[in-house]
Amino acid sequence: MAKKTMSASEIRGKKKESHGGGEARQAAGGELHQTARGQHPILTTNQGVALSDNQNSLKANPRGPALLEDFILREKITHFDHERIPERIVHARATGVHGFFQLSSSLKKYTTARILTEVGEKTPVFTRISTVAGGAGSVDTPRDVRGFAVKFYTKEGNWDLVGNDIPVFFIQDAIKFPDLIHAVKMEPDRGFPQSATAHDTFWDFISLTPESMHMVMWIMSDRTLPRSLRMIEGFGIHSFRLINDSGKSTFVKFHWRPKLGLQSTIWDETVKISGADQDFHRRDMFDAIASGNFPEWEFAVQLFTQKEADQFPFDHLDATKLIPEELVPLKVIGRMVLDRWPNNFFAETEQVAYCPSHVVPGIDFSNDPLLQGRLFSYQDTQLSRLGSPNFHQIPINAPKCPFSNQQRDGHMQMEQPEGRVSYEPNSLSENSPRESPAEGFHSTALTETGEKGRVRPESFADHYSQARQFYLSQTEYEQAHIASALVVELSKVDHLHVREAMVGHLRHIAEDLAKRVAAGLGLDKMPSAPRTAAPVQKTKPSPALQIIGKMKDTLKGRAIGILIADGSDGALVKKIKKAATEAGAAVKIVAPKVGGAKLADGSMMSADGQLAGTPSVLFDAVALVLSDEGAKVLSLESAAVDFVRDAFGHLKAIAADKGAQALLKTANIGHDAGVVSANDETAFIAAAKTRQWSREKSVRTLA
Ligand code: HDE
Repeated sequence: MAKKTMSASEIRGKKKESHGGGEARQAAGGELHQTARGQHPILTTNQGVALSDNQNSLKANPRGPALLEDFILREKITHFDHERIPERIVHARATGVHGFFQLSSSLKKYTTARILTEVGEKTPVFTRISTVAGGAGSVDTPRDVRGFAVKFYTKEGNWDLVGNDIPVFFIQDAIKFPDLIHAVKMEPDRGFPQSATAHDTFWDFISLTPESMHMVMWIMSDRTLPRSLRMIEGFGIHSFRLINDSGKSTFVKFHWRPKLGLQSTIWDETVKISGADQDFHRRDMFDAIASGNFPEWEFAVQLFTQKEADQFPFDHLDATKLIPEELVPLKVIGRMVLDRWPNNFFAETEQVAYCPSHVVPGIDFSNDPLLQGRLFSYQDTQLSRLGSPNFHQIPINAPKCPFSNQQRDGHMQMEQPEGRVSYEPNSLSENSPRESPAEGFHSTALTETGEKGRVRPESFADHYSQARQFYLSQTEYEQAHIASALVVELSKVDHLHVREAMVGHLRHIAEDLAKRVAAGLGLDKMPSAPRTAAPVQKTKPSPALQIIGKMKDTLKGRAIGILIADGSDGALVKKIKKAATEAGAAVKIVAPKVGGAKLADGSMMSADGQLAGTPSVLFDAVALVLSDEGAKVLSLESAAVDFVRDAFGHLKAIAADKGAQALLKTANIGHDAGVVSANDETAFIAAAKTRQWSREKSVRTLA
């Protein structure tokens, strides 16, 4: 490419020589296609040859056949034909952002890793948050787990913490991963659904995999419907080890906690967001970064010894289990701020290659059999996705500390090592890299005993206790959402025996849940529960597992929409906008025309969104400021009626002035604590900070 082969000044120099510059070129249609105004470099081929014409291919005569000798056309088309690389098998759809990690509390007692011991140091990171099941072009908002992968470019090499926004996983052993993913992905004969768990093959597999029941509770909760990627938690899931300078190891679980608090949407809202804005999450992140509202997460650890682990009522090496915060509290040790959007989506977000096997000295793996499988899988998948063992040389993947070894050659080798020596030990070179017992990576010294075999340990046999704990820890609203989500999902399963099998499993989690789902599915007989491999234990509820309990009483990071039309009261709009902005919200004016509306005082107010393309699902609360006449016109506009009805149905605060009452009436909106006067902005801001949960029973039937 031009910028690789020539500097800008070289290109400009070349331009003078070959073209003299300044003249406008005219294409066959007589249209001016390009002018040489400004400092544009000359367009060249990948070999640096300047192009005289980028509008027309070479033809035998003006209306004649194209010529094979047109190397310019062939190079351009060939490159284009190869633009796509294989997308990730899972986690293809994602948003990636640069930022930094900063340590606030040293773990020196536990580890030698400098990133976890050097307080105040800022380490660059690249974080990629993804959906799992859909392809790269799928919507941002299916019901799905979110991947939460962070690459720390530490002084001692890259550390990749490749986690999810849910602290447990579906399966215990890596050998089941291809089956799980084949079951969730689009069905092979029909090629759908794209990015959804609501289909037969997924639930068939799940119903035959009791170990997945804990994860099922999480994915059926609103955790899989995040309001924003800035409002999700992140988890490393597996236990890892930290190793200190005397070689002692301590187990660790990693957690990310969003500064904005945890927040989700609700199902009907998500369904509509998917239609209104397929890029809802990516756009939200882009806008937040562009406006300087940098998302931030606390980084926390749970530390525990082998002796403590031996007392847990579960096996921490089983990735279907979490360690309740009440058992091992979280210790906040730092923060991550995302503050820079990538320059190029493909070069960075697409080409970034995370591998859980990328750790630094002082961090080590546990024997979790899922993690052990992942240590192989990711390196392997990068070879087929990026096509070369040199993928670490791509700028987004390259460590920011020096790295050097005797590996060589391979596809797309970008380095040009000098000298004769590419092996170790050697006596010919004075400066070739050598191992360093003092600074190098050491694995934990462990004694492994026992019989070799394809076995699951007894300690992995309890599949229901933590699923039950999760369900019982939720508020009544969240429990209703879990039950209703199961009804929606299983309603899309054609095979009755699969629906029944799932309800059978739910009986071990909570009989009440099983009954609600059975009723929602219209099952006339309660299916029998399967045999359990271990008794279901009594567990204490853990409020930390809720979403509602973790939502913050703030408008920071949220969005308010103000609907106006001709005749609206401009002073009132400004007053609401000021109060919402001061409370931290992003405010958008929505009007029937994007050019804006003519206000009561005759002035124009421009709009940020046109009504039909800016439904209320894009906001956390709405205000309606309308004249009598404006409300009358909008009452005949289904987009306006839906704007109000959806805001109400999605449990959002609505502020309405006197004129807007007519629109509320048309939308059949009753009055409750969340429907306030637009003149009382204090009441509106307070109501906008939360969802009106008590309204829910009046707007939908939940299971
Ligand atoms: Fe992954 N996973 N995974 N996974 N995973 C991939 O690697 C795999 C698992 C996760 O933003 C792939 O580069 C196996 C658990 C994230 O680029 C692949 C197993 C967790 C991402 C792969 C698991 C994850 C991936 C596809 C079972 C949460 C996206 C492309 C042993 C802790 C990273 C790629 C990004 C991506 C394999 C299970 C999280 C195929 C074999 C558990 C966030 O290598």
